[in-house]
Amino acid sequence: MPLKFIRQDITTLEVDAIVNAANGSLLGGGGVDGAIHRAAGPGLLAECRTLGGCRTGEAKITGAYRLKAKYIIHTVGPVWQGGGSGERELLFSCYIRSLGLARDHGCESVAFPLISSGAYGFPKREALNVAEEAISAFLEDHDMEVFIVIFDKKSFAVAEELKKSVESFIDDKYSAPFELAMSNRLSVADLKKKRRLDVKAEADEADALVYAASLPAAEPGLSEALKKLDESFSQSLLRLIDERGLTDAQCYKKANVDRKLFSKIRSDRLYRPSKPTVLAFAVALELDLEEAESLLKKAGFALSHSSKADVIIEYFIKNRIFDIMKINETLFEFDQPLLGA
Ligand code: AR6
Repeated sequence: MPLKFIRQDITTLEVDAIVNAANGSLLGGGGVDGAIHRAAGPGLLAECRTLGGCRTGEAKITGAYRLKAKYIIHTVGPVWQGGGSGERELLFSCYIRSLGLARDHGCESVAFPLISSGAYGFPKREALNVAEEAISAFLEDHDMEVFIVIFDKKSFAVAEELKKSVESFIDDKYSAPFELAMSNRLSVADLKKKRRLDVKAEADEADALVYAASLPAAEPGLSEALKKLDESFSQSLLRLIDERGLTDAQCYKKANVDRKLFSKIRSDRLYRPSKPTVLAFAVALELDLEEAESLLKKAGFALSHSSKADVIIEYFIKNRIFDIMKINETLFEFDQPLLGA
């Protein structure tokens, strides 16, 4: 199952478990720890008193009291001391131990704050890299929905160089609706109307295919034409996976797509995926721009220079950077919808 980034207060999430960036006493503190204790209420502190503390890199589990989650997993991240004292390994262990506890308690969804990236001083970018590496390693062998909660956007800035490069690509390619309206002498309202019609036309086209597939044989010309239909999105995807020598699981994991969604696509030849799902597979299959456009077309979509998300994805495809985490980090930074499920 996929890893998702969200920007929210972790105490408000409805997931099976939220993770707390605690200290060794487990008796509360500032930052996310303080917020969790305040929101969960005094029952949490009472249970924490019975646990006998927790060592750095390890984790313990409690009930969640007034929160919507079922459990709180308390883990103690390392204090950053310059990076030469095993901080990365300890932080990696925080994630793996917490996920192990979650799995042992039957949790299907878990949300993490960026452990150690606040009071404990871990450089935020490093903290995020360790979080992604550890969670991805765990998800290789387990099915779970894992969220990384980004509380303040500053903690998430993608590498400056990459950001600048994406920004200049956007400047070059992106035609914002207003500029587009001016250049076509259309009002923004006209443009919105046109967009709605375009979307409707795409939907109508796909509906026509489904409808035609159910027509009785009384229309011989049409049924002949229908026999020559192009392969569907689902068929193209399965063919591309085979051609790339990937297993299904390798492909949907690399696409950050959920196993259940993949099974639906596999079993329904006419499945109509969302655009972010198609793009996630295009990235996982390392398609070039032309191949990606052709896969999108199978599902009734196209890459558009009036969509910032599309321009960002085009940047990554053109530069052959097929790391879905990196792409999603960048989409998140630019407030765009993420790829995958
Ligand atoms: N939801 C999600 N993330 C949050 C929230 C929230 N409500 N509040 C803060 N963050 P920190 P640490 C983010 O300092 O570095 C405590 O006193 C925050 O932006 O909470 O592991 C403990 O008792 C930051 O990115 O934890 C320990 O003594 C991240 O959570 C010590 O701090 C972690 O920041 C642990 O320090």
